[in-house]
Amino acid sequence: MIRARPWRSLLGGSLLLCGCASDVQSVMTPQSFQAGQIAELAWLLFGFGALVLALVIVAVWLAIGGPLRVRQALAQESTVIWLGIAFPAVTLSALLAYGVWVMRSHLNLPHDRSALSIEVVGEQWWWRVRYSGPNGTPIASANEIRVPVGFPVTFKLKAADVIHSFWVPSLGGKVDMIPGRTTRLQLTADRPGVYRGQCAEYCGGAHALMAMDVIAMPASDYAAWLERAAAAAPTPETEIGLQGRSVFLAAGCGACHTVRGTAAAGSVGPDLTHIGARRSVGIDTLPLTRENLMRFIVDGQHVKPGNLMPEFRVLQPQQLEALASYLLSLKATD
Ligand SMILES: [Cu+2]
Repeated sequence: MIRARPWRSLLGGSLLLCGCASDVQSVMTPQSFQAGQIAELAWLLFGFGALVLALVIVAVWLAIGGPLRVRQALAQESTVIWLGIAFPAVTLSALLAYGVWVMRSHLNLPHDRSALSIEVVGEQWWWRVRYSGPNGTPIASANEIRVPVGFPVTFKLKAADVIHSFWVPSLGGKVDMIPGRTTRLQLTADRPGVYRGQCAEYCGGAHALMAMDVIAMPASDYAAWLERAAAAAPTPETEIGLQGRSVFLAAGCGACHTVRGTAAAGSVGPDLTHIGARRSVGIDTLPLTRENLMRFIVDGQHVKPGNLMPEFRVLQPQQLEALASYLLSLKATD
């Protein structure tokens, strides 16, 4: 006979609900000052809620089976006024004020001009990322955001089509990205790591696949990376790479994608200038490998349904191999 274990279901469900599986994406294991404040607020609310629940249970128990004197006291009008109206009004107001104060520090009002600024645009269903490189060089990337550890970063959040929401649970709270407006969020990563983010506002069919990685790196590594990322795409050094570049340009990939240093200057899809240095392909759906690159090029609608990239099934296998070789070579080296 199978015995039900309700406590196991309860524990498992609770862990699922709070996303406690790892430090990569969890509000309960904060990796920044701001996320720490949110976790504190969450524990405070949980503790307060538990206290109130315990008080209510005791009061109900006393009201039903307590001594007559206590039951009479609970039935008095003044008890209802003090415990039923005054107590919730005061405590909930205090908690609201604390919550507003916490979020104010996240939204960074007034705006801290010394913070590093990174623009993130939500699009169906990926993240367009823009940095300001050395000497103001614009650097575009997609679906992964690099930040220096210990430095405040202000994210300028925009939306290109519908409302999205920027949320990296281990680093801070969520902020909506609204078409026609710019919202802001300031975060400071405490330690190096890769933290997963997720669109937190339903934005269409592939919303659940709209994820990103925030890569927090030591400041010196970040500066070196930014310098590399500002460079134009390298010229392929292999024959197959050169063939792949020809395929890339002849197939019209440049109508939607930019590869700085070539004629490809499209802006519909992700900038591919250094795609070979990124961790994922398929608009953050698959790990970056040769096989996954080729799969996304010919079968992208099954990887991320509804994305704007047409499937290039007309390419011959050797053209596809060459194209993948070229794209994998697109990374600046030291
Ligand atoms: Cu979404």
